[in-house]
Amino acid sequence: MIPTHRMKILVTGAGGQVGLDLIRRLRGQGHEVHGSDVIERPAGADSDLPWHRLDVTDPAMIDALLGEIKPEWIFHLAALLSARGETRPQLAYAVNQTGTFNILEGCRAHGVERLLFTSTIAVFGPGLPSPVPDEVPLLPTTMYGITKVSGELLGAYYHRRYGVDFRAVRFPGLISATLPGGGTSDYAPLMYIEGLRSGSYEAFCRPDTRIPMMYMPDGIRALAELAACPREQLSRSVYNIAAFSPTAQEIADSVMQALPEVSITFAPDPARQAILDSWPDALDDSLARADWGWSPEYDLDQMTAALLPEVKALVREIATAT
Ligand code: AKB
Repeated sequence: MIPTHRMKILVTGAGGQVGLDLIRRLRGQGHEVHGSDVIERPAGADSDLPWHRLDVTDPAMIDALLGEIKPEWIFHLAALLSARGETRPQLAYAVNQTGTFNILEGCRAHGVERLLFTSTIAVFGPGLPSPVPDEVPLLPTTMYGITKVSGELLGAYYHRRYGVDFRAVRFPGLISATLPGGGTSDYAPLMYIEGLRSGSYEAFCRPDTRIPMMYMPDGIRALAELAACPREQLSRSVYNIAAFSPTAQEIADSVMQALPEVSITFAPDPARQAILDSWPDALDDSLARADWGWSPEYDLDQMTAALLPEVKALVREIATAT
């Protein structure tokens, strides 16, 4: 599955929750990787990683960067997530919708061979069967979800019309030892991070909230494996991927069982709870399993065991920096 040749890869939105972990994996596979983001190089980035300032809403900036580095593949991660997107819907439209269009146009104009796109469970709206299959009416309630549906459709168009090899995974809520930014699924990583940092965390959802979740290393591996899969094995461009679907209470219990001194309570925020209630509680990922061999490695308790030492290191870093 892993290509034996070295690809030149650009990652957009590389300063976000997924970027640096993905870059580490791609570099570990021997690829030449360039990080880009609207923000400056983050502290955690390898010092020898080429880093470019890129605002994906600016087509001229994309054109100049693609002309300069000539990537063969792009992993397009740049996006405002669901909760932040609801506080700034116009900005979410510009970054997620126009930004994705600009990147696809850049791929067309510069002959970029392959575009990997991070879609999400937020493309789904309420009232769907559980587990929800890949192919259902997509009627999301958030600007984030709407722009991600549009990204999926635009990608399929650029594949048909211009031959851009567009591929996407629909990510569940991702959990890692990275401070999350602007997602509605953030209550899950914050149970670990805030629990360890301050000994308690008040989650902004009901304890019975259940959405699909995934430990970051599984999510990163899914993206890298889909990228490396021969196109003829793929029956579609966009795939559901799933790992586990715990209630918020079950995540809290997993944290509190490992760390009995931590207390997790619940105070639902109506706006964020409404978003969570509009998302499916489980995904059917059988096509990803059949087409490219997708299979998650971590369930909730395995994730908790692997994650706690990483979160402890993050908390030490935060304490030293402040
Ligand atoms: C969010 O909460 O907005 C994201 C997502 C589920 O795509 N983590």
